[in-house]
Amino acid sequence: MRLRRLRVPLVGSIFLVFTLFYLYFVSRASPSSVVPGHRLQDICPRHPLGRDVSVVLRTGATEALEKLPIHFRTVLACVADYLIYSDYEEDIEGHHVHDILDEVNITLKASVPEFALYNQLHANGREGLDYHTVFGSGPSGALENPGWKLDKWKFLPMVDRVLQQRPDAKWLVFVESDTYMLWQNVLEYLIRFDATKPHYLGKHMYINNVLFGHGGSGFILSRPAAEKVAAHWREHQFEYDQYTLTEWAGDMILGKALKDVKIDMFWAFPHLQGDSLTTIDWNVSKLDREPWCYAPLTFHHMNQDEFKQVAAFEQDWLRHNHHSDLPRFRDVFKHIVLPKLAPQVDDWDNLSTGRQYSDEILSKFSKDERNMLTSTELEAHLSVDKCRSACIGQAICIQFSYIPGVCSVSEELKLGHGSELQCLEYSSAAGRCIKPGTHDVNTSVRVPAVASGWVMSRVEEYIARLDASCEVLGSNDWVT
Ligand SMILES: *[C@@H]1O[C@H](CO)[C@@H](O)[C@H](O)[C@H]1NC(C)=O
Ligand SMILES: *[C@@H]1O[C@H](CO)[C@@H](O)[C@H](O)[C@H]1NC(C)=O
Ligand SMILES: *[C@@H]1O[C@H](CO)[C@@H](O)[C@H](O)[C@H]1NC(C)=O
Ligand SMILES: CC(=O)N[C@H]1CO[C@H](CO)[C@@H](O)[C@@H]1O
Repeated sequence: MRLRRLRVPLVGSIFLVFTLFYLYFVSRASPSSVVPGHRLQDICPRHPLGRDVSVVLRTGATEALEKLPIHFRTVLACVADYLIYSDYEEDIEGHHVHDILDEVNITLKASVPEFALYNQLHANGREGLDYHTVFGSGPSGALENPGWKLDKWKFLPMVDRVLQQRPDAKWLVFVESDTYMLWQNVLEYLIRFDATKPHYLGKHMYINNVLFGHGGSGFILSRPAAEKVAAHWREHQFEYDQYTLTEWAGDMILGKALKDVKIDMFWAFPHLQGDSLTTIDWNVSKLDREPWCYAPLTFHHMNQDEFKQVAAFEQDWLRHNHHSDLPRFRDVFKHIVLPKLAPQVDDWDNLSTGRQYSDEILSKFSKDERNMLTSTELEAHLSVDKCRSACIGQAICIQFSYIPGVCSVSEELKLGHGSELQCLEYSSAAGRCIKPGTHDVNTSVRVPAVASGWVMSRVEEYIARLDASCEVLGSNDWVT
């Protein structure tokens, strides 16, 4: 009896401690919001793991100014603790950016070609960067971005450094500048794992028979896993430097080091995603799992517009669901994607990747092959309406896209993107975008370069079938 009476004040004071703890946590969050008139700090999730997880955002000087600010206003707004690692030390909008390559072997820095950009940055600062050093030269300039070649050197030092800078962090979440992370889902996922055991959670990828967590999809290490791999790296730096010299993907190099210390990657697909809102096939099937019923932790290759859309959705969700229910892929689809689908959308490329019809393609068909086509298929390339008819004529076609003279149909549902502006890859800078489309010579009416459409009755069936599949899964909707 005496014990029981004592418990009441004890419970009360624990409650008080937690309340203060939460108030402190919430008050630290940034007050900015993508939805005007609302203070984000009021809706940030309050989670027991909130202060045990450190997020590391990896970037480079050639992209940081363009790509970091949207993170501060969206993905990072509710994150209590994060670090930004780059190849150049600076402050951006009041956030400190660390140079994570500062301790790389001096001999390598002086002799390995990919460090030319680094050395130039450190000698002359940002002023030394011109268009070619930032974007590379040639038609696919961005792919030759020297910043990307430098990137592989950051991974192992990054794991080591964050352990030093955050001695109390139990979990380390690593993302990139075009990774959209859904913070409350990350926390709710991690609470299902034992942080005292080594864990390496990733979106699977293979290079050289090494299974590793793909960097852009984000990957997660528990502290014991990070400590083990960092200690091993410190003892074998020369070997890993030599290995890094011959490889190109830093996420694979880290995966190899983890494999060397016998830490296997946990297959966290579909929670961690390699696709964006635009390119994801909403029923993509890998490892016998489809995303629909699961909670997304990340999307990759996200542009600023997509950041804003998902952030607005998340904030709206938090405001109306009182943190009790987490958004799933199906919710993202229904709130963001579904409202954009219609029988015809001009200047929209839906990324239809199925069959194509055009004069050129038809001319290559043998007589027998042509005889197999329906009359609507033979005419599909002549207009948007005929392209749609060809899609409807096939049992499971769900979407189509039409460029004058070319009809593409698809059984996969993808949102795609507006095509009125086509920009150089990974850039939202207006100067590097073009506006395609032609004008009808007789009427002067603009003919869109591309139009797309969905068979809406089939979209409804698709949603109904996928929703029904979630009932089978029940509450077993985390891959753990
Ligand atoms: C730096 O790299 C050079 C060349 O690979 C090597 O000879 C040297 O031992 C390395 N220095 C350290 C401190 O690891
Ligand atoms: C423009 O009008 C001419 C004459 O009526 C016609 O032959 C031609 O096909 C038309 N061009 C287009 C693109 O509709
Ligand atoms: C989704 O994909 C799975 C696996 O490929 C398939 O069995 C299912 O029929 C698909 N569902 C829909 C609605 O397309
Ligand atoms: C009409 C149209 O633009 N279709 C495109 C749909 O997406 C595929 C894959 O990106 C392209 O090859 C098609 O040209």
